[in-house]
Formats: sequence, structure tokens, C-alpha cells
Amino acid sequence: KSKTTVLDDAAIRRALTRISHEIIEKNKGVEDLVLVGIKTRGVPIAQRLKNKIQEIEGKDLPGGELDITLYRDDLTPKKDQAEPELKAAHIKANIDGKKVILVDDVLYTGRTVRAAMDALIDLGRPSQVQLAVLVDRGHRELPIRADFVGKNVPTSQDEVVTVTLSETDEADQVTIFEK
Ligand code: 3GP
Ligand code: 5GP
Ligand code: MG
Repeated sequence: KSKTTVLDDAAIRRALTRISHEIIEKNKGVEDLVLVGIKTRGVPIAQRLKNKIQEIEGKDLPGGELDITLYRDDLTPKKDQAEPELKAAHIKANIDGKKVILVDDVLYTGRTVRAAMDALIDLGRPSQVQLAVLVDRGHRELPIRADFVGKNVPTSQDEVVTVTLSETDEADQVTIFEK
């Protein structure tokens, strides 16, 4: 099947550099920001943003990670659909009154982000939650949008977006192919 590259390593680097500048601009600095990556590939993306922001502003932001997994709700067997649920949260920073930036690789239905926001609100009371994603592939099922987007990639439901990163895979690349 044919695979199309939508972002190569240079394009990913440039997109994350731009998003770092946008985060700093939107927040008029980096005061009270906390970067939280959603596993698996949101975590290295959050780390790269953290490193870039450190380079630009000279400040080391607190970080954290959320593990959201697909959870089969046995209470509603009729609609056999997996709903994302929190598996684990590792956020050392106190998020009360902080501006939390959630980071993920792909934004699709929005259900993962909804579960992530639920988890955050259980952990404290952030003053704001923002969302940064490398790819927005559309098809939202909830009223969720990203504040920072690496690339909007219009897709059909039959297409799959593959994100590989040097930290977890062999190379930095975003490709799209038909299922
Ligand atoms: P990630 O944990 O690094 O984000 O969802 C589990 C993994 O499968 C994800 O990796 C994601 O990259 C990949 N994936 C590829 N296509 C899909 C898809 O259509 N839906 C979901 N939920 N994950 C997908
Ligand atoms: P959502 O909950 O918005 O439907 O999906 C978001 C999560 O599922 C992201 O963490 C992402 O990793 C994964 N995901 C959904 N669709 C895709 C896709 O087409 N490609 C990849 N790589 N991940 C996807
Ligand atoms: Mg992901």
C-alpha cells in the first residue's frame, strides 16, 4: 500500500520549534506553565518542547505524563466501543493554579484528551488547560480543539497516520496510508 510522508524530520523539528515560540507568545512567557505528555508519543514530544523552551527562555518547565488507555466499559455491553481511560498519572508538580499544556502526537476523536482533562481535574485545579498536538487528523466526536498544531492533516476514516520518533522508533517521521 502507498505511504505518503506528511512530515519528515526537518519538518517535525521546525513545527516543534514554531509551537515552542507560540506557547511562549500566547502565555506571555513561561510563568506557571506545566507540560504534560500523553503516553506514548506525546511524552517525547513534550520533552522536546521543554528542551526548546529552555533554549529560548532559559527556564526549565516542570513536566509530567499521563497514561490514557482504551478501556472496555463492561457496564455498557450493548455499544461495544472502547473508551479511553486514565491508567496512570505521573505529575510531580502541583498543578493548582498552573497553566497545564497537554501534549499528544495525534488528535482524532478528542476522547483521549477528554479523559486526560478528567485526570488533570482529579489531580488539582489548573487555572487553564491548553492542548498541543503534532498532527490534527480531524474527525472530532467531542467539542475539543488544539491550541497548537504541528500540521493539520485531512484524513478519511480509512486512513491511518503513523508517527515515529527517534526516542521510541527508528526515525522522526509522520506518514499517512490507507488501511
Ligand atoms: P502512541 O501511544 O505513541 O500515541 O493508540 C496506541 C498507538 O497506536 C498510538 O501510539 C498511536 O500512534 C497508534 N495508532 C495508530 N492509528 C491509531 C488509531 O487510529 N487510533 C488509535 N487510538 N491509535 C492509533
Ligand atoms: P482520539 O482519542 O482523539 O481519537 O485519539 C487520540 C489518541 O489516539 C492519540 O494519543 C493518538 O496516539 C491515537 N491516535 C488516534 N488516531 C491516530 C492515528 O491515525 N495515528 C496515530 N499515530 N495515532 C492515532
Ligand atoms: Mg498518542
